[in-house]
Amino acid sequence: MFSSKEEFKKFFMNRIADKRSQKSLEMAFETLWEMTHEWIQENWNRTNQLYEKEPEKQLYYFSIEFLIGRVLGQNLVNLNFYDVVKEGLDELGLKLSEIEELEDEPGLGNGGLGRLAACFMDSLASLALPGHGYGLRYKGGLFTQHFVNGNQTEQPTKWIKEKNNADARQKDLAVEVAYYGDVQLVVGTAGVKRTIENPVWVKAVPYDLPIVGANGGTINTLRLWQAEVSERPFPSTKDHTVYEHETAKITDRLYPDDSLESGKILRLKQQYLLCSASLQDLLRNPSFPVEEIPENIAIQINDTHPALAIPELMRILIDDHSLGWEQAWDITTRTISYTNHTILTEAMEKWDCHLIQSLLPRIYLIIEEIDLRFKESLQNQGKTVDVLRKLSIIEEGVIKMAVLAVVGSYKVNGVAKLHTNILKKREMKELNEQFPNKFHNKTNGITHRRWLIKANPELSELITETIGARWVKEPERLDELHSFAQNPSFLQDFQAVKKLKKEQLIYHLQRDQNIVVDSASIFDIHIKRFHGYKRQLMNILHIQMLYNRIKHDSTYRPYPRTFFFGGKAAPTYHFAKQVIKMINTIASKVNNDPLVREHLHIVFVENYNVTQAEYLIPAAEVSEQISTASKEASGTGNMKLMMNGALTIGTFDGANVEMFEQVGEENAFVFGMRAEEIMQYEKEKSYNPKEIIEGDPEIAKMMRQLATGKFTDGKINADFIVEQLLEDKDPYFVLKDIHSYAKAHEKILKAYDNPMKWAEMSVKNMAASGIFSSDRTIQQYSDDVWHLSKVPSIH
Ligand code: Z15
Repeated sequence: MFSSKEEFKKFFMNRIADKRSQKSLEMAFETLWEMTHEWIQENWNRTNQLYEKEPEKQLYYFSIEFLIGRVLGQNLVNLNFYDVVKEGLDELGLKLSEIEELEDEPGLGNGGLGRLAACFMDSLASLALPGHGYGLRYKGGLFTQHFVNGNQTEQPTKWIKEKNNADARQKDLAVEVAYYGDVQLVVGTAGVKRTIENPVWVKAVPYDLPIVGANGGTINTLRLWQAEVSERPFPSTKDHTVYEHETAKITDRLYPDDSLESGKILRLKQQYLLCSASLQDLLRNPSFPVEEIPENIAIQINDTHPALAIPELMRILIDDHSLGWEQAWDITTRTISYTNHTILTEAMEKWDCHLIQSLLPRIYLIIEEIDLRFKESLQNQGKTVDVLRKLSIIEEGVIKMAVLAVVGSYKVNGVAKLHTNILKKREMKELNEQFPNKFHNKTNGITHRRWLIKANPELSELITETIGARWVKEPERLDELHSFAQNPSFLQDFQAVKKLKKEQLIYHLQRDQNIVVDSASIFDIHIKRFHGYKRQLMNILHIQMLYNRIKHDSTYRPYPRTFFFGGKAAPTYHFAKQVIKMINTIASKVNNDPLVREHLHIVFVENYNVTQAEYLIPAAEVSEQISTASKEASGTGNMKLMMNGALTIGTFDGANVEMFEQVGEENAFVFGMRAEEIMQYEKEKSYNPKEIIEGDPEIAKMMRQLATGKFTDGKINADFIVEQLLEDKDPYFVLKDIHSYAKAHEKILKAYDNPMKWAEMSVKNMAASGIFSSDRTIQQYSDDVWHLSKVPSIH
């Protein structure tokens, strides 16, 4: 290892000379990649040896998604090598940032849930806690998005290149997962046993990725399973060619929808592969008796996608280890805990009993038994029919995975205070009453190592110059910036960094999308998946409103703003795709109108992903967090933007509520109806958007412009607007909130008028953001749920 850039240069040059003499960027990438891997490997081995030598309780985070982003640069940052390597390469005439851009990010997730899992991995290792991930190694990550005539198109993305694999195949650790087959009772010496006869075996092969903690001390493991054809005997009644094809498909691609995939057999196969392979792996040669699993292993299930871990653990304990039901249930329900990420009913997973019964017959019997025993105990407690129905796992031929997950876990958490309260008081009221100590809150967080130190090194350096470096280890110390929030020279430095980050973003957009943006305009950024409740529609309708005002009121000449959009829609989510088309259409109208263009510019960044987020977030001045109150469980982009000094325009939803609480509402632009009001309207079904349209000439005009196609030159089919806002009665309260939203935007313009005041507010946001580091979140999970001890330091 080296400690100076001279040493690094020598190392690097030797390496690159070993390979071939030329120093192309690709070659530099490969060399750097190998070097980092060797440095990592050493500590990875040491960490693993420690885990073996002194077995402490280990956490396993089961997740169907890990949206980790590029790893090369981040690993260098966490190893504290980034600056040395960067300077060394500079002197060799190579740009580290250009080398980093050769890495394709593995898009193994859709959005918030998958990115949260990645932030948690980083925080676990950085806090030197023994926590690892189990997931799936999809050949194709999330699709690549392009716009054709303003419409989203989807191209398959393959992140796995045979060279430069980020992960290592562990073929000796493969396990076999059983699908289909018949459950048979076998009478043996130890009593009756159940086995699965003639299953279709699928081989699950693990690939390991190192998770490098801060300072490179602790290196944990993210283990991803790939499905492969098994060599075991194959049922004679089935076709082997079909089998090979079906097996390859299991980990072929990530499902591109956050919330609408239940019902698809392939998705169920994925979920079971993850649960069965991971549990078999954990219980392969345990250093402890199975009775002591809960003292040695904690399993966190990330939403209900891995909830089959509950019946699968039961199966292993009962069928493979011959435990009785009661004991197996006691062990299971002291090992597994569950995080809920949504209250949207359409996102609550339900599986058809028949589907599970045919694909996973033994698992089905176990779920049925869990349900039966639970119902029996409830009946003994004299519960009403209504409560019984709400608490049933199986109802009308479907399995409600959220109920299974709650019943089979020892702790259940929501992801922000408001969300947890809604879960406890409404969505899961009966379950909460049944298990009063199970429910708790763990407000989400983000890793400041990627979202501040890596994405915004210039701001990080300024912070360190100002308050010293202790915030890096203890991000809550960012609050020391409060004493500089009115210091003119610090504020000027902050402004200079923001300007630089805006210019860097402009450079990328120009290079990649040939878009020219004015760096003096306000950068207003709305980046997240496209979803009705996230209300990108409200943002674009507001822009239409501004357009009309500029056109028809010659005294209205607002300060220039660039509205950035970024995000993908699930390929089958037609409404979301129409909103994308609408934004692109209005963008070309606004951007090509000489008068309006002086004031408004719309930029839709293609293919929004982790890498793009790292460019966009540091450049943001305004952060759009405008979901319909009660719908966004937490949000995490909101925190990333806050940490980089953007001011939030947002509703009282998800973690926004806690952000406003931390920073003070005077340092944000809060608007719109509260969750209580929204839920009241929903209950009474008393909201009628028609009344709004009829009573409001400005909105009526906008609706007319859209419906007649006049505004969009017939380029969009406005039926969806009419359908959503009138026939479906505006389910996300866009028209109800839009004026309040517009007023908040006017306040933004007023505030921006005073640059020093604006900078002060930005700094106060950064200063108040430390609590949203995922280090805090992970420490709370560890204290309240997992009870982990720190890995002894190896330095
Ligand atoms: C997903 O990304 C989220 C919730 C879901 O139910 C699914 Cl299926 C995917 C998001 C929430 O929408 C977001 O509010 C939250 O911040 C994130 O999970 C992480 O908890």
